Amino acid sequence: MLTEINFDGIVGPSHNYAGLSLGNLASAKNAGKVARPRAAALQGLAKMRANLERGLAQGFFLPQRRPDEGWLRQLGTDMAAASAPLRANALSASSMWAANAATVSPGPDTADGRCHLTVANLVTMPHRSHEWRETLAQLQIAFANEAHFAVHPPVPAPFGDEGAANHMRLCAGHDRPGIEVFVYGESGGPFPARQHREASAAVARLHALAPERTVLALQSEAAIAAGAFHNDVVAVANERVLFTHEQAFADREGLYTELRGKLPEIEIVEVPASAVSLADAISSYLFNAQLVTLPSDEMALVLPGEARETPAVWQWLEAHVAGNGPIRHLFVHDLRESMANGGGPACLRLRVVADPATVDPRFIATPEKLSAIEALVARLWPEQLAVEDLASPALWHELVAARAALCRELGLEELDRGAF
Ligand code: SUG
Repeated sequence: MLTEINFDGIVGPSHNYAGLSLGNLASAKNAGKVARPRAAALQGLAKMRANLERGLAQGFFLPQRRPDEGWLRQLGTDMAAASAPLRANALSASSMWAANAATVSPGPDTADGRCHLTVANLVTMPHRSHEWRETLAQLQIAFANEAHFAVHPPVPAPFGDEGAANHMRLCAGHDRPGIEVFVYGESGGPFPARQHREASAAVARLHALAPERTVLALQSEAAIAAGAFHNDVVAVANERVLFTHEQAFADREGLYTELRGKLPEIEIVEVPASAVSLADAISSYLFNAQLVTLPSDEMALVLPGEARETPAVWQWLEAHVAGNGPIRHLFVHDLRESMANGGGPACLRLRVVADPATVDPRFIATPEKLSAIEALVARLWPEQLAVEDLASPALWHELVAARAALCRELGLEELDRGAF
């Protein structure tokens, strides 16, 4: 049976605050702070476990091999000789944000009835631009069943593609044909627009989506300038519900009208700027919550603690739940370590609508497997990581060994062979 499976990125042992993401205010603000990779990974695993206990299907992707020496070799250098910025780029744990791994079009939306996944090229940010090789390798293993899945390599540079973070699907139910909304940026004040229209259009073509059920929408410049480097920082969709900030899109009325025409049962829950400012929405990650349908058929938001700590945001949420809105439950999680680099609950997961039985079981979470991963993380992930530590050869070896141990634990040694 087709269900939504959330694949969370397991946070890698090299999680650190090098401040690499221009336009991501949290990353800039926390640059130079001491990170806690072990706590970061355990926070993510606790969220996965809780979602599993809520009756949701849960999968995961492995952290990538860091440092990425293959990438440095392509640049004619290695960890010993590289400059500090290049070294930090080679060490980033940013593949944890699985919403940027790929764009996913489930079978009911595509011409051949298979679920299509296009790996994101992430070309705008150097530290993310080398993720795609291993992401492709993991997706080719997890979704190797060609009767059900088609995995595409990234669209070529220079067309920036940041994956599902700029893609929303609206539908009457996950297993029904959906409207796929591709959100791109053109300008963002002082910040780069990371998702290019040409890349979005290419993904829609590659996935053979019906043009009448495909929408291209321009992100508002104000949102990018305020720190919404991905659209999932200001809007999220689930089944018939679009939950969005008033200032997310350049032409909100035009978009809403188009969506209402394509999916009459759509429910648009818009938070006005007068209730929650863009600044509060972005620092609290109100919209980077996971909007999920529980087995009871009610919708819930899986939120970061920062949402509860932001008075305007929490007030709006409490009023919505007390009223007659479609969101019936609020679940709050401590994801402080990921949040400090600009990654909330929704950034950490890639949604795939598929029959879990068609996915390689090594990527599917069970309570026992999560316990085994937690034990390994508690043993092998550094407790603390400062930016100065990134220069330590002993650390590089420790990081490679820790990740190799996880590959072995999960029976995915093939991911540890060769450089990606
Ligand atoms: O690409 N942060 C990520 C956060 C990604 C969040 N994802 C979604 N919104 N879906 C980014 O900016 C920080 C890395 C650093 O500074 O070390 C970073 O890459």
